[in-house]
Amino acid sequence: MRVAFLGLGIMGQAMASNLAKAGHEVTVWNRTPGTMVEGAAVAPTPAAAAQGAEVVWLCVSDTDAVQQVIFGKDGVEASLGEGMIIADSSTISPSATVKFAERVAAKGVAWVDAPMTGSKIGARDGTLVFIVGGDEGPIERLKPLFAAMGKKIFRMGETGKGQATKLAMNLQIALIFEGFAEALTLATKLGVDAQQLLSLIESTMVRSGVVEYKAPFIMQRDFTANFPLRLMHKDIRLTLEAAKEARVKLPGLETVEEIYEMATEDGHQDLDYAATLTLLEKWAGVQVKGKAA
Ligand code: NA7
Repeated sequence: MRVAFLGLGIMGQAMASNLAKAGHEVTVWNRTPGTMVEGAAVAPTPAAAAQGAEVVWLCVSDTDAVQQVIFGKDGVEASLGEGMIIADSSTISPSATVKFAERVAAKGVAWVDAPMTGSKIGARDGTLVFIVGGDEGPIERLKPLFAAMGKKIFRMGETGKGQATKLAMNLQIALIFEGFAEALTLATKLGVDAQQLLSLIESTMVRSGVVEYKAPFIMQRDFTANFPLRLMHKDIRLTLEAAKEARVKLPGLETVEEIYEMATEDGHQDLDYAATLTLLEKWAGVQVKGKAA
C-alpha cells in the first residue's frame, strides 16, 4: 500500500521501517529533518508526504502534535481525498480524536485510532499490540499494515475507543509499577534482598508483565528510555483529563501524577518511567539492588 508515515521518534522510526521491509511504498516525514528510514522516500512536509497516499499513519507525541500535523500549516488536510484513511498510533485525547475524525469525515476520510503497546522492543521486532477504534471497513483495509508492525489488534469499538482503552491500560501500568517500586524500596529498607523478592514475586499471583519487563532493567540500574517518563506523564495527564470530562474520580492515579511531577522537577523526564523508583529511593535513603549487584 502507499503509506505516508509521519513522526519518526522512538516508535515511529521502527514502525515505518517495518512497513518498508514488508514491501509497502512508504514516504516518511519528521518535524526535525535528518531521520532516515531504509527503503522509504522522504517528504518535506506532512502535506507532501500525504499526497497520493492511501493511508496516512501518525506516530507523534501528543494531541497538539496530531492537530498540527493534520490541520496546521503544510498539514495533511490539504492532501486529503475521498477514501483515504488516517491511522493514529500516537496516544492522545479520546474526545479530541472524535473531533478530528468528524472534521476529516467531511472529506470522505476515515479515522482509525490505533495506539499501541509493546514499547521500543515491540516496535523494533514488529510485535506491537494495537488497541484500535474505528469502523470495521477501514480497519480491515489496514490489516496488512498492522500485520507488518504488530502481532495482534484489538478493536475496542468506534473511533476514540482505542484511545480510551489505551488510557485505561496505561493507568494500570503506572499504578502497577508504582506498587512494585514502593515494594522494592520498602523491602530494601527493611533489609530484604531485592533479587530474592523478585524470585518470590515470580512464583506468586503478584507476578505481572510490568514487573517481568521492568525488573531486569532495574536490577542493572538501566533507566535509559524504553518508554520515556515524559510520555507516561503525558498519558497520566490525558487519563486524568478524560476522567474529569467523564466525571470519574481516580485518586490513586492523582497521587502517582504528583510523583511524575517531582521526577520531572528532578530532571528525569527523558529517562524511562522506571526512574520514578529513584525518587522513592532518595526519600528512603536506600538503593535497590540484588546481592550480586
Ligand atoms: P518520541 O520518541 O518522543 O517521538 C515523538 C515524535 O513526535 C517525534 O517524531 C517528534 O518530532 C514528533 N513531534 C512532537 N511534537 C510534534 C509537533 N508539534 N509536530 C510534529 N511532530 C511532533 O515518542 P515515541 O516515538 O516514543 O512515541 C510516540 C507516540 O506513541 C506517543 O504518543 C506515545 O505516547 C506513543 P521531532 O523528532 O521531535 O521533531
